[in-house]
Amino acid sequence: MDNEKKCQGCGVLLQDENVLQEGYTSSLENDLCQRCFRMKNYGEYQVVTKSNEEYLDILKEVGKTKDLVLYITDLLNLEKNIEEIRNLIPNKMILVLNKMDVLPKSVKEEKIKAYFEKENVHFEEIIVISTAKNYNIDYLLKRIKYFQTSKNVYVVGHTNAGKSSLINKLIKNYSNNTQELTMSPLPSTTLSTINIDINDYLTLIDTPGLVDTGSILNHVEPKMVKKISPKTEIKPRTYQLKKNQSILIEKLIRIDYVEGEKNSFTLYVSNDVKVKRLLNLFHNNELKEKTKISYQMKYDEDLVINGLGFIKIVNKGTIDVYLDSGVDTYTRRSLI
Ligand SMILES: Nc1nc2c(ncn2[C@@H]2O[C@H](COP(=O)(O)OP(=O)(O)OP(=O)(O)O)[C@@H](O)[C@H]2O)c(=O)[nH]1
Ligand SMILES: [Mg+2]
Repeated sequence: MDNEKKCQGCGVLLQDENVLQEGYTSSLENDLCQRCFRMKNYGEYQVVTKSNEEYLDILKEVGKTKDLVLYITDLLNLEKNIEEIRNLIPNKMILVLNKMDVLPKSVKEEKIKAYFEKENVHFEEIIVISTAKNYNIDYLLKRIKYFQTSKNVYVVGHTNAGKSSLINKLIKNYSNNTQELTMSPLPSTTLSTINIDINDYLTLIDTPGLVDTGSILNHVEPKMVKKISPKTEIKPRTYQLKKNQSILIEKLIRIDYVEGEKNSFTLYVSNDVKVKRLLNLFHNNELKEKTKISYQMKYDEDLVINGLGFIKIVNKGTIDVYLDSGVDTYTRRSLI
């Protein structure tokens, strides 16, 4: 059956013929596909694997327009290379740093912004927000109005950054539209572009998002995804480690401190994530079967574990990190 109707939750083309395929719904009268219906009503998540090629094609189309782009990132899970998306499209772009609410209150917005200003990547403006706490959303809308070049404004970024959540917040705050996009803690919730009219002068266009295959969220069970995704302000956990001591994070990651002076490790990860310290790393071989990566940490750097959060390490020293081979880690100058 030829059908042009899209799911209002994730943008996929609806179809009533194959239960096993994307976009299935029992009746084309419905506004949501079965997957979105189940996510919304029962919190039942169904993982979909998306290829980045499709998303790169979407970005290419965005690049052909002159429209304003909002580039959303998750402050706890900043991509290693903030230039990646910037370099793909020449449009005017606002960098929107989302989920400020999960960082400890002691972290100042100015400091976060200054960190990005130092990166020397051009954005019209850098704005820190929290969709969950409705923080700076009014200001963001003002700036959208200021920079927009047409009615259309695209919302891009990596999966799970909170693109759909932000659009839902804007719908709720500023429009009479009753549409609600599907949001979930799993990557690849939104499957295709969706246009949402906020008012006569503003249409937001949600997009699926770039998949980070190196995110730990793509390597653990949905139950662990929920545990890893912080819902409240993170209480940083600091461990003073001497050489030959280590930290175990759930059954996911082991960090051995193998060389250096007494050092301070502060974990910025969800409060629900279990952390254990080993006083002598030689007495316990847990997780050592995983892949090992060694880092030579410089003074005041973060070890970032993609999808989980980061560890601020104050002094220089050598660490051995054990984790699943597909999960990305990298170091950077300290964010906080
Ligand atoms: N703590 C916190 N969580 C947020 C915030 N904004 C979004 N989230 C959560 O982040 C997760 C992903 O949100 P989505 O809106 O589905 O993200 P998305 O960018 O649309 O993801 P895809 O459609 O998969 O590309 C959900 O669990 C949201 O509840 C925020 O400001 N603070
Ligand atoms: Mg989405």
